[in-house]
Amino acid sequence: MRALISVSDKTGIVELARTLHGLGVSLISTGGTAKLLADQGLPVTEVAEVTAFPEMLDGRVKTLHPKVHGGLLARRDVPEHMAALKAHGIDTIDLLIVNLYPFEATVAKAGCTLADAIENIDIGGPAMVRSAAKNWKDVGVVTDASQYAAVVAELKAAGKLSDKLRFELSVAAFNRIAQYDGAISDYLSSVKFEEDKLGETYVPERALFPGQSNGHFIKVQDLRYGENSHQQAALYRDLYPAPGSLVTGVQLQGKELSYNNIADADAAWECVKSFDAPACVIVKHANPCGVAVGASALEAYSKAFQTDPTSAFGGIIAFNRPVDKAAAEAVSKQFVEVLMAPDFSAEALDIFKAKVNVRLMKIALPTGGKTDWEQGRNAIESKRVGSGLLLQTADNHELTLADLKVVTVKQPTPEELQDLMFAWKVAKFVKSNAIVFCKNGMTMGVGAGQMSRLDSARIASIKAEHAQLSLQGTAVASDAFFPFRDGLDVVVDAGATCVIQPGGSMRDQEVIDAANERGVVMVYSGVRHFRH
Ligand code: 93A
Repeated sequence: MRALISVSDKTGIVELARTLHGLGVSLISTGGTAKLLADQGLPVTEVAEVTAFPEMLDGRVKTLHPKVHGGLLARRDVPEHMAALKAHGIDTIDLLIVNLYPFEATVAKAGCTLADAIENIDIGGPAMVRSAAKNWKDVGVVTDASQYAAVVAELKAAGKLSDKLRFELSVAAFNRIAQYDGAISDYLSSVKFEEDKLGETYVPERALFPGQSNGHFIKVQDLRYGENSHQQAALYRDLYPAPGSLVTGVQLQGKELSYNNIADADAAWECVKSFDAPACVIVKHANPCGVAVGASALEAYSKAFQTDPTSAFGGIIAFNRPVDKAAAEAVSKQFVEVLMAPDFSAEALDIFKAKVNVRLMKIALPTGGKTDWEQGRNAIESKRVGSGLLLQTADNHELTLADLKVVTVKQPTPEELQDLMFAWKVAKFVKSNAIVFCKNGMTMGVGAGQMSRLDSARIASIKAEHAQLSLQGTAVASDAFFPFRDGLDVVVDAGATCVIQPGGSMRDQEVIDAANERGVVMVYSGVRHFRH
C-alpha cells in the first residue's frame, strides 16, 4: 500500500506517518511534509522523485502530474486502466492524506493582502482530494486530523480500509472542498476592485455585504443537543462575523453554551446593544422579562430585575457596560444561566469564580459605524419552512423622535416621550403580540407571544401585579396596531396614560376617539415590529 501525504497543518502527522510505516505502508510526500518526516527518521520518497519533475513556480506546481493523478484515479477493476498505468510507469496511490493551504485562517487575519489571500488558494491539494474522493472504491482520502484515528484503527484491524469508511471519507472530502471553495468565492466576492491598488500590499476593502456571508458559514462547534435533548445541533458563524455580534464573544467561564442558551443570549445581546445609556436586559425563553436603563450597570440591573423577579430566575442577562463589583454582587444573588457584557472588572470575575456554572461571555460592542455590519447586526434573516427558505432583510428599523406623530388631543410630556421611546425599543425584541408597559426607563409589565393582543395586554398587567408594580402613569407600546378600541381600553384600565403603536388600522379613528375619551396620549410610530 502506498500513501501520499501532503499537509499544511502538520499536527499529528509524524505520529500518523510512523504508524503507517509500521504497518508496511510506503510513504510519498511533498517538500515541506517530506522534510519533516525525513527529519523524524521516516523513509519517505519526495513527490518530485516520483514524478521526475521538480516542484516549481514557488510550489504552485508540485503534485499536478499524471504520475500522481493516474495513481489516484485508475480503477483497479478495469484492466485497461491498470495496463495504462503499467505502460506509463505509474504506481497506484491507495491512501491520500491532505490538508489544504490555510486560506480561511489567512483571510481572517487583519491586514491580509490580496496577494496573501491568492497565494493561499490551494490548487494541487483540492485536485488530489477530488481525484481520490471520486475513486473512493479504491482510494481512502483523509482531509482532517480528526479522521486519523478511524483510519489507523481499520488498517490495524484488517490491513485495509472498509468500503464504508472510504465512502464516508469521500463524502467528507467533497464537503471540505465545497467549504474551501465557498470561502474563496466569499472572500473574492467581497473584495472591492480598485485597479490602481492591486499590488502585492493591497489590503482589499470588503465592499460587498461584509458580514452577510454569501451563504458560507463556518462551523463553530457541535452542541450537545438542540432545543430538546433528542435533537442534534451545531453552531455556525458567518465567515466574516459582524464586530460586536454574539459569535465574536469569548466565553470566560462556565459550562458549554446550549442551543437555547445561544438563542436567548442573542435576543438579550441584540436588545441591550440597542441602548446608548447603561442598560440591562434579562431574557427568558427568547423574550425580555426585564429591561432597564440606569446611571450604572447596577442600577440598570436592579430595575430590570424588579420587572419580573420570578421569571428572572435562571435568566440570560446582558449588559452594554462593563460589569463592576457592585453589579456582579447584585447579579450573583440570583440564579443566572448566562451573563454577557463588554467586559468584567477583576473583582467581578472573582465574584463569579465561585459560581462555576455561570457562563460568562465577554463580547465587544460594535464599532458603531454606519452599516448594519458595523453595528453588529445581520442584514439578512432566514427561517426554514417545509422544504423552503424564507429570507428577509432584518428588522433594523430605529425610531427617532421626529418619526412620532401625536394623534390625540393630549400631547405627551418630555418624560412621557422618553418612556414611549424606551417602550418601543423594548417591544421590538418581544415576540408578537407584544404589549410592554414602561416607566422611568424600566419595563413594568411585559406581555409576549400571545395569539390575541388583548391577552398580551392582560398578561402584562397580571405580571406587574405579581411583581407588585403599579402601572399608574405608565407608557405602553404595542408592536402592531390595535384593531379595535378594546385593546386600548385594557391598557388604559391598567393605568397607562400614554400609548405608542404603529397606527394603520381600518378602525384607527375608533381607537383615537377612545384615547381622547379616556384622556390619554397616543402617538403613532408608523412602523410595525412583528417578531415571530
Ligand atoms: O501550490 S499548490 O496548489 N500546487 C500543488 O501542486 C500542490 N500539491 C499539494 N499546493 C499543493 N499542495 C498543498 O501543499 C497541499 O494541499 C498541502 O496543503 C501543502 C503541503 O505542502 P508541503 O508538504 O510542502 O508543506
